[in-house]
Amino acid sequence: MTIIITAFEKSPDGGKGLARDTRVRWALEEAGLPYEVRLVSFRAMKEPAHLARHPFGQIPTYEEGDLVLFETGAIVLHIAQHHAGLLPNDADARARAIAWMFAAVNTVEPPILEFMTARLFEADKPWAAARLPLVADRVRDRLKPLSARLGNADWLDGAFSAGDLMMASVLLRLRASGILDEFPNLAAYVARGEARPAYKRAFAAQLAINAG
Ligand code: GTB
Repeated sequence: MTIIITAFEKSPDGGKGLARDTRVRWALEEAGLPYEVRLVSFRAMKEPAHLARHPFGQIPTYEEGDLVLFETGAIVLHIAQHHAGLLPNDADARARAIAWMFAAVNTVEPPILEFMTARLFEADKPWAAARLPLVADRVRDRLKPLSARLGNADWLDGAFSAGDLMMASVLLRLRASGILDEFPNLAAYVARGEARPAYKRAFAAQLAINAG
């Protein structure tokens, strides 16, 4: 059955892999699944056809026959549960990998989003200079224990899993700020993720759309 995802017709990052379709593409590439992409403009994202796929009018979405999904965590989990390569077979290890997926989107990503918003969209506000260090410290409050848990390991819990895919995808958005480099083992962890052939294919595919 053909898998169709949606992505920005023109991503504001120009194809640096920061938009969230990259993590879905990465999961599909890890699972060896071919997919098609429906590109949507910012206007089309808020129109009924896309709102039927995504109640909040966002990208990415995932279609497979009659199944239509939104939310990258749910999409990557769906892919991981139905195809080999992204979740361990052992039931406990599988549950722990899923916990790391939730940790990525529920615990680590929110302060990173706050930080990106403060840095990119609120920089002209009179209170920006006072707020930014507070928000940056909230990111560090999450990275410190994550860095301690990862230690010298390659991945968060044994072999690479969908938990690592989600966590690395969340963390890589911090690189331009310099905060990621304050935690060398996390910077190396993200680099390990980006070095995976599946990530490289996903990155190249989203870049090809935005390079034109
Ligand atoms: N929780 C949802 C998920 O994980 O799927 C969040 C989805 C989401 O925020 N999608 C964004 C979107 O559609 C695109 S990724 N935004 C449009 C809107 O809400 O109207 C966020 C994003 C956008 C742009 C860049 N960039 O260019 O740097 C990076 C990330």
